[in-house]
Formats: sequence, C-alpha cells, structure tokens
Amino acid sequence: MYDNLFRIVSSDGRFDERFEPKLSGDELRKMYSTLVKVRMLDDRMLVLQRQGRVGFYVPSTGEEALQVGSAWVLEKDDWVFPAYREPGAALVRGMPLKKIVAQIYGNAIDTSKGRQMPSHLGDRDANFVTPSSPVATQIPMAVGAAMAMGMRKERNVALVYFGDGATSTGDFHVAMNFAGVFNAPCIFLCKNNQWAISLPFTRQTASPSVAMKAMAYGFEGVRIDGNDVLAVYTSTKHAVENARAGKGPTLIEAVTYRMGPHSSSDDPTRYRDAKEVEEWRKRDPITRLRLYLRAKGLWDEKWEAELRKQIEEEFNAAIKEQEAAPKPPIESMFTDVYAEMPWNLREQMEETRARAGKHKGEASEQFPL
Ligand SMILES: Cc1ncc(C[n+]2csc(CCOP(=O)(O)OP(=O)(O)O)c2C)c(N)n1
Ligand SMILES: [Mg+2]
Repeated sequence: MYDNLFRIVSSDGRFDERFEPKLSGDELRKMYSTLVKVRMLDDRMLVLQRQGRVGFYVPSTGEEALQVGSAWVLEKDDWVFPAYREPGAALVRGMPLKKIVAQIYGNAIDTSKGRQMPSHLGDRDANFVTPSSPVATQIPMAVGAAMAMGMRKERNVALVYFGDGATSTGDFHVAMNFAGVFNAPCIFLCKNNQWAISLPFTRQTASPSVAMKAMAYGFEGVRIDGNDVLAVYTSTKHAVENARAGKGPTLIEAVTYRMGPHSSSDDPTRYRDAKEVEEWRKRDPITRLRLYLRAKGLWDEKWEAELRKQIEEEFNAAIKEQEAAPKPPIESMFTDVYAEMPWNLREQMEETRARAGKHKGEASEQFPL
C-alpha cells in the first residue's frame, strides 16, 4: 500500500533533489506552521468535545499534508469543494481560525448560523463551499462548477476532496464520467486514509488503486504519498496547470492514514489493530516536513517553541471569543429561505419567540422547543 508512490521526502527525511519544488524558505516555514495549526485544532477541539463544550468534532490528524499541500497551489478565484475533514485547506484558503472555531461551536458568529453539523466548514470569502454530510455529494457539484468555469472561458479550477469510501458511490462515477466527457477543469483529490468509518479500503474496491479508475474515464490518475506535503504540492500543481491550460481533469489519490477516530463519536479500537496505527505513526507528515526544514537550515528548536506558543495563543483567543458569543438567535430558524417570509412561517416564528421568552432562564431554554 505504501510502496511505489510518488514521493519527494521520505519518512526518514531523505529527499529527492530532482523533484524539489521551488518554494522559498518563508513559504516552507509557513506551510509547516499551517500543518502544526491543523494538528493543534484537533488537540484542542477533542478536549473541548470531551468537556462537553462543543458537541461533535471530526479530526484529521495524520492527514494534514494532503490538505495543506493541495490547497497551497490554488489562486483566489479557484473553488474548493471539501468534505468534512479538511480544516487545513480552509486555513490555506484564508478562512480565519476564529470562523473555523465558531463553526464548530455553532454560535451567532458562525457563518452557517449553527445550522450545519460541526466541522462542515464553509466560507464564501474563500470560495470554500460548505459540504453536505451525505458522502460524495460534493463531487458532482465540483464538476458542475468546473464545467461552468470552462464554458465561460475562465481560467479557474475546482478542487474537490473526498475519501476512499466516497469512491463506492454513484456520485463519484457520474462526476468522473462527466468531467472526462466535458473536459472539466476539475481536480479530484481522493484522500485514501484506508478507512471509511469501520470499513477498510480492501472492502471498498476490488481494484488495487483508486487512481487507476481515472483511465476508464479518459484522464490521468496519479497515486502519491499523501503524507509528503511536497509531493502533494507538486502533483496538485501539475494537475492545476493542466486544468488551467484546458487539458481537463486529473484524479489524485493521496495515500494517507486516519490516525484518530472517524469522529468524536467513534472508537476505532473496536475495529482496527493498534499495530497498524503505530506503523503509520512513523510516517507522520509534520515530522517529515520538520526533517526537511532542518536539512535546509530552516528549523531549530527555538523557532519551533516560539511558533507553538504563538499558535497556542491564537487558539486561546479564538476559543475565548467563541465561548463568550451568544447562540444564534432563535428567529434564524425561519430566515434565509424566502426573500419575503410567508405568513405561516412568520406566525410560527412569532409563536416560537413568545415560547422561548416565556421559558427564559429555565433549563429548557437550552432547547426552547
Ligand atoms: C451516502 C452516505 N452514506 C453513509 C454515510 C455515513 N458515513 C458518514 S462518513 C462515512 C465514511 C466515509 O468514508 P470516506 O469517504 O473514506 O471518508 P473519511 O471519513 O475516511 O474521510 C460514512 C459511511 C453518509 N454520511 N452518507
Ligand atoms: Mg476514508
């Protein structure tokens, strides 16, 4: 599973000079700090979830490199169609940390007004489309957006993220076929993290890879080391350049591993071997970039300590602000559907408001209906 993948930096820090991307020292350090931030988001949110301060969380520990390396390539007017496990891509697109934390809290600051499941991030300013929970539904949407950009002769692209489990759905195959036929400027990034909740990749497909499926739809598929941020960056750059040049879609299968539970509601010790997790721990994407930075003279312990302190402070401030923010107003359950609210909804809204007011201060105010 982990052999014969396109890779620039190995787990032990050795790297292949022929394929090193031309990224400045500043950019490489920024990439590293984004990886650290994504990992810290998991650490902080999982603790808050266990303390009952947020309801639910989807961790992405182990999968940071594929999120950050791919989104790094995009330009402002490109579009991202994420699943629920790509906060790193949101950060790279410019979604502020405070908005990400607000979405997980589902408070009044949250752009989705507490209507989405936590970890279903979206940000209009970042062209980051809020995902639906049903697996793979974002894939045909991305192809549609890409086709529209192609028809308008814009040079922008759509990047869609989805898991290995998503490749078993009709939506994946329909979208791949459409993209091939219509030469859509779409990059399909399959995050093969080996598991779809408790179902292993071996039960997902009889094919030896996901990448090879692209051939059937008439375009290129590549299989890469998803824990090597430089390999992800380089492969995505190539795919994006092709899409911008009118050469159509690419499927990238980024091989990685879901180190944590599927979500805060899952216990993976019930269905997988701890040895497997330990094997993958040796392939950690953050350690790997750190070894590369060190070899390039861009890393030392003092810098790391300062970086972590600064990120921790950013989290402390973001969490403090979100905890102090009120819940979304109860009226928001009724707004944003009609330009002019129909009378029956208005009546329901007023009745709800009155009932919520009547029970003010009671425990039931938490759940006013
Ligand atoms: C259509 C549909 N079927 C089942 C589910 C329940 N479900 C949520 S996530 C998930 C696993 C998805 O696995 P994968 O695509 O590999 O993504 P990962 O969670 O590993 O990132 C399942 C089965 C769902 N949300 N939608
Ligand atoms: Mg998966």
